[in-house]
Amino acid sequence: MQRLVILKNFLIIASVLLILLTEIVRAEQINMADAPNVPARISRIMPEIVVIKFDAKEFIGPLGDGKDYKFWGFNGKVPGPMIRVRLGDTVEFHLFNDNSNQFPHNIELHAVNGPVGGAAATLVAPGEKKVFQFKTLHPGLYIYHCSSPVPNIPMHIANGMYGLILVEPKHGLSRVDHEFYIFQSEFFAQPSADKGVLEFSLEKGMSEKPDYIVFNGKSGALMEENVLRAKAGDKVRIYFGNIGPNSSSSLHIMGEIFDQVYLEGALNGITNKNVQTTLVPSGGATIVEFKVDIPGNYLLVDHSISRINKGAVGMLTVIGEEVNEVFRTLD
Ligand SMILES: [Cu+2]
Repeated sequence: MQRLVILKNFLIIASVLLILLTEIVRAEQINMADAPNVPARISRIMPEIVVIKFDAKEFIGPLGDGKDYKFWGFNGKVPGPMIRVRLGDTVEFHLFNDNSNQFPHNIELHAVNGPVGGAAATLVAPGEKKVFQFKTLHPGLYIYHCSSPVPNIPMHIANGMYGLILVEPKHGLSRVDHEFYIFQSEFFAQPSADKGVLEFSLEKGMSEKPDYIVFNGKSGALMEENVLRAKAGDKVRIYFGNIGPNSSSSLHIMGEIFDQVYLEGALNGITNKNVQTTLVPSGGATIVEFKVDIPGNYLLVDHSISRINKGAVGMLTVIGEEVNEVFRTLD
């Protein structure tokens, strides 16, 4: 009889441990996604510990005009993955600095309450790892970026070390048909010693004259085979970040009106309705929602419109039935 009780207790403890382990693994797997994808909405009602692992990586990749650039990024992507957690979650953040890198990196998350948003706690040399944890106290959409001082902060930001972290409110966000992650940034380019590969120009950065202003890390990231897609009648939500590093963005979709804008990315804050263009400061974010009514191609731009020629243009392609009452061409 006593053995049975011990066995029963053992099975209960083992089951609880298995559930906890599964929860931790699940949290690690579903809380990140690469642009333009967004991690799945959070349905759990209790806060938990979420483990996030980032790898700082210096790499070469396409930027625009058929040219490659010496990027620095998180997890080999520019922008880095979008992180999605819930208010009250404790984020255990692991930052690795890849062995092949030359420079120390760190991460400063605007969602953090604490010194420099975690930047000092995570400053890490190549081949090493730093871990810190923070509790999410404010719901909203926040920027994260590297702010390593070696050789200088602007270089780390301008080279691609940034992304978004969403802290969902207690009761989550409403269901929509599509969620997209879009990030605007500037690049200041000059030829490097490697033939045909561009690299950061501090001089251009200091004069705030970017050669490229792009969505999701390169010209054309949201064009041609990479356009965003929806059906007429769908409700779309865009999580939009702008790092600059210097300029603000005038986010606009040609032929759409935002039904709702969560001003400055604040959740449980102020929302505005029926908005044509919303201003997103450097180091800021916004969430916009809109229903697409009419099929067609919709250009997403920074309405400081010369920037289209520098790469700041994407497309949302909507398929479905025409609604003549709302829009039609007359001969
Ligand atoms: Cu860095």
